[in-house]
Amino acid sequence: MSNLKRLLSGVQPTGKLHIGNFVGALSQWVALQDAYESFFPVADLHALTLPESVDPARLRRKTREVAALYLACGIDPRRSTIFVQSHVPEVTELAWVLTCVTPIGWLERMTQYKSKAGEAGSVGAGLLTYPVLQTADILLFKADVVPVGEDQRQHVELARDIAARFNNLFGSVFVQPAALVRASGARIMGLDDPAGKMSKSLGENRPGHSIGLLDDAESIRRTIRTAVTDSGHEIRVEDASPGIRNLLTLHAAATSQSAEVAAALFAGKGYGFLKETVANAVIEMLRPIQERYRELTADPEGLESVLRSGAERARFIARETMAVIREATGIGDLTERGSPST
Ligand code: AQP
Repeated sequence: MSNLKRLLSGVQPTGKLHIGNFVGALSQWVALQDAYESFFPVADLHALTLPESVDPARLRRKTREVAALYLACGIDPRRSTIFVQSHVPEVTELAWVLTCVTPIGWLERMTQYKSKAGEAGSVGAGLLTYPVLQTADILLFKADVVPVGEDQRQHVELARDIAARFNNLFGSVFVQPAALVRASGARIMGLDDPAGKMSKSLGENRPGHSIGLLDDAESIRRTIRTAVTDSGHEIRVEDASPGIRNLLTLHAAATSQSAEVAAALFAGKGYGFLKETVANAVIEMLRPIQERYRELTADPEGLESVLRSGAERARFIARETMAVIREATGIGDLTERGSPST
């Protein structure tokens, strides 16, 4: 048992994992894993929320791919717990309990639900209750902090509200989680449309939208070369358009350079120079990740063993939390406690 505070965050194994996921989430996880007792599920249950797009063989492959990318990006399984969400069935039990304490109106207000439901027309109830499942992940492990990109901040706020409502109804069980959102790079925009965030699903279907963590150097150069900017030619760092700002953010993330250094490097230079410099920086940032990924995929048993022991560690904690939840709510063990109330 560790004295450190707890951290939890995950990725859905859908679409193409992109540089936005890395900058907004995974790179933070790596930086924080020593400061917290950390849990990193691969959120395969979340991948079922749009069932029309589920292909079982592909989901299994993507789940392994995302787990391998966690490791390749620098998550260390000796220090952090990496597991597949569906290997911990207590998550779904807690999700049901939390679904019952969550007012529908709270879920209908979620912007991600509104936009995805709007795009898809008729949707399953899972899309609405998706943030409750996410809350179950967070609360099951009593996570204090949840490092996420800006798009997930609202869901972590909701998790706080659900924790408070449960505690109010059944006694103080849960800690209040807090979102950890980095100051710069928390929202990487689509390279073909800097008005919208870079997205895993769009990345699969729209060439030029995203940079995948496993993209080769040539396709990274092509994507950045065709990135949408504006009709100008010279970079004005202070007054940059969304497309240029996005490229500057990517450069800062890939080189860990400050805004001042970027200003000195790029002010007054042409867009072509910016794009080439960003492409080189991104390729260099991704090179060691891709090399490590190749090594990991050459050893599928090693990955399986990491996921098996991760699930065991995760279930140990999950069982403890669920015992408290069952006691607090009256489900499970039917032995009488004290004098019956009726
Ligand atoms: N563009 C982004 N910039 C910064 N951070 C981002 N994240 C996602 N997009 C960006 C963060 O990555 C983590 C994993 O999120 P996810 O599994 O929900 O992935 P996603 O890319 O948002 O993909 P989805 O949900 O499948 O949606 P679409 O269909 O839009 O691609 C989170 O911490 C997230 O904040």
